[in-house]
Amino acid sequence: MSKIVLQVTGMTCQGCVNSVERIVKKTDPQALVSIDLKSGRVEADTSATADLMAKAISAAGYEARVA
Ligand SMILES: [Cu+2]
Repeated sequence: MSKIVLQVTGMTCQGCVNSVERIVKKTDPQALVSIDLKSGRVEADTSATADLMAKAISAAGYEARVA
C-alpha cells in the first residue's frame, strides 16, 4: 500500500463524492480513501497505481489527474 493523491474535477455534490469513493473501492477493495469535495483532492492508501486510479475515475466522467 502506498499513498496516492489525485486532483479530480467535476465532483459537485456528496453524491459525486460517493461515486468516486465507490470507483476507488472497486479498483482496489482494500483502499482507504479520503475525498475533499471543495478542493477535489482525493487521497488514497492503495496498492493500485495513481495512474490506474485516475483512469478508472476518468472513465466515470470525472476529470482526474495525478497530483
Ligand atoms: Cu454530484
